[in-house]
Amino acid sequence: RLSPTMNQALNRQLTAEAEAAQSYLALAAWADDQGYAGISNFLFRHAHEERNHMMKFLRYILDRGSKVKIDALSAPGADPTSIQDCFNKVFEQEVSNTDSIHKIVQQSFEEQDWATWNFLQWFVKEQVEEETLALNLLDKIKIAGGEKAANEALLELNQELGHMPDEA
Ligand code: OFO
Repeated sequence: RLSPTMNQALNRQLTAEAEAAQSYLALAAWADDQGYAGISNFLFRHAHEERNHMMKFLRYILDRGSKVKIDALSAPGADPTSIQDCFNKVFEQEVSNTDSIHKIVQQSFEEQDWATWNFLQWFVKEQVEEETLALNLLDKIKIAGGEKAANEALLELNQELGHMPDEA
């Protein structure tokens, strides 16, 4: 069984993953409204990924014989002001999520809860991938000219993201 503090930490992370999904949904809806169907598609798929992460935490807590509490979610932040701002928000969100995952890893280490430590390693790896992806997208936008990116370059990115393969 999980310790009560670990149960609480994992449940909080379950909620954080659900909030991440909501926030990707908001960004996806914004991008679609701006006419970037490909970028929007990418963000919708990512919202789905975050929901899968939420389910992984939920499943794990139940599998360890502990209780799950489905909490209220806080609303996503304000709409981005540009595509660059949109990907900045994505990056910041991922960095903050990485931080909370690392805190639970640290906690599992201190509690010598090796099953949880092992479970969390998938997320440690996943966060590296997500941060790298967000950074690469930001680089592409910067190379394309940042806030004043030539429409052509953004349209190209829009196309590319519309076709990117799904992940876990
Ligand atoms: Fe759940 O991986 Fe992003 O935040």
